[in-house]
Amino acid sequence: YKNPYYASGHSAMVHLFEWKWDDIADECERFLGPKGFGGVQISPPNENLVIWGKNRPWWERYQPMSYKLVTRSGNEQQFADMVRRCNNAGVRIYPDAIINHMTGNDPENVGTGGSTGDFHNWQYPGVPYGRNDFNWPHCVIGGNDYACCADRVRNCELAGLKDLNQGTEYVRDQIVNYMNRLIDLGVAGFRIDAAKHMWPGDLSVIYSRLHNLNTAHGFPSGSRPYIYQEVIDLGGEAVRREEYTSLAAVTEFKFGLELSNAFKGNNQLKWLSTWGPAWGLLPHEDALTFIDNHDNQRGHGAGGNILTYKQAKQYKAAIAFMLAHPYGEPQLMSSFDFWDTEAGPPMDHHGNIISPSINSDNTCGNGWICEHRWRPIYQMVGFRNAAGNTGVNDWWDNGSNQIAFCRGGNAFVAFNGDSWALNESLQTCLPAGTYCDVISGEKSHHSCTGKAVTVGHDGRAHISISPGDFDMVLAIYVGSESRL
Ligand code: ARE
Ligand code: CA
Repeated sequence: YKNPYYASGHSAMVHLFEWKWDDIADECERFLGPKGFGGVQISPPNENLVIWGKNRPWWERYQPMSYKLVTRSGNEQQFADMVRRCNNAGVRIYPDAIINHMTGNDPENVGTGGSTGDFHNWQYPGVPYGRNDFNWPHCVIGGNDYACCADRVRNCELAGLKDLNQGTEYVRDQIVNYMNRLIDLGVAGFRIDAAKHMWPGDLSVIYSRLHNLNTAHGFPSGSRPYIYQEVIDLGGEAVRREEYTSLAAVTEFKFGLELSNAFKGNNQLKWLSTWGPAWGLLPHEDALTFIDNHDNQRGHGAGGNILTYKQAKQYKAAIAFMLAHPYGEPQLMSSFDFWDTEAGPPMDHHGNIISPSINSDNTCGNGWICEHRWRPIYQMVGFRNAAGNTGVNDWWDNGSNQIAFCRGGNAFVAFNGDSWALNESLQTCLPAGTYCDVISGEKSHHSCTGKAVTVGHDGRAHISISPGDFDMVLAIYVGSESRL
């Protein structure tokens, strides 16, 4: 459950938060596949409660009404089409699976697929679920429960969301059947929402009943789905992430906190020479890593002081470090613009999601940020693919916030977080030649639109990043030569 089964030569997953299935299919073909992205995390594909009372907030999708594949992102036909087209483009699909709970006690009760419910009586005819399928007696998780009481965290309601009992065979069957339908349609795995709130023993049974990935979609026979479980563990709680790592991968929330802290200037970059488990992070193969996610970019979930698209220069540097470094399985966030932390995606007055428009410089419009289309970000996916499974070598730092390292003999990256210029002759480990920095520009007809770096026969090159530069990163790799 710890192998994402990316197509060869591809890496890194992007969360296309609230995107429509047709748009994701287009994006796989026109951008993600050609740029070497590994996969897409999609918003929950199953029917959710429609919440007009809050003007269709993004979080209505975390309130399931049934396992019908009908949401604002599209219907079952469109879902199937997206998965097929993305797999053909070499890009895997990972749905967000909401299996801990159903809706809260909202005043509205109609779902995106037309299902209704009677929440005060735990009735969800679209599945169907009834009172016996939920944990009993009824209780709600309180803020203090996280520190003391694992049983309450798992058997009581998260934010008043009706808490399913995954210990019963009937509930397990509904969940397994839902996930297996998605696997048969060609998905490569799942994010398990609120995994902390389910018993590891129950999840283990559920995972063991999942089908192998569909060989008709290009997966090797016998492949198990990639599973990454959302467990927020910053320490000091009754439920620990280690209870889940024997089952499958786990979201590593410390990763984004530490890198945000460092790239905001609150911790010297030189310390990143030991980046990985030495920082208290999970073992490499257990960790799904990211800077921000859809919750903490807007103060939900663990909150904290996370870099987001709103602090673009530092954010791009933190993302570049994540993609340049071999530790972890990186995930990128792709957002819609927001100020109101509850607001849903760009939509018309019927509540239909408005598609992103694509500008000539690759960026998005119509209210979509599309971080994954920012040049320094997508070009670092190319860097990661060129680096392959090499380790970190030839680390250099200036004792402060200027750092550089190589990935084998394939790729070189430098960062300048100091307020003065980086101007050094550094070992790049690359074959002699002229390379285009993929951060400040790109290769265009035999020359570079940004900085060019000339590597000598000893592998050394003059590297310069000044504090006034648009980005605090410089990256070159075998493949970014100006003449190929
Ligand atoms: C909404 C309303 C609530 C209302 C509820 C029911 O906001 O006021 O009571 O509906 O009517 C998302 C939103 C929620 C939203 C929910 C359902 O964030 O605001 O509730 O959708 O619409 C904990 C969990 C963690 C969870 C975070 C948010 O452990 O699993 O809270 N994250 C996932 C998703 C969210 C989603 C859900 C779960 C629910 O990523 O997007 O909620 O499906 C400490 C603990 C953490 C805890 C954190 C916050 O840091 O360590 O474990 O996270 O506090 O409580
Ligand atoms: Ca639960």
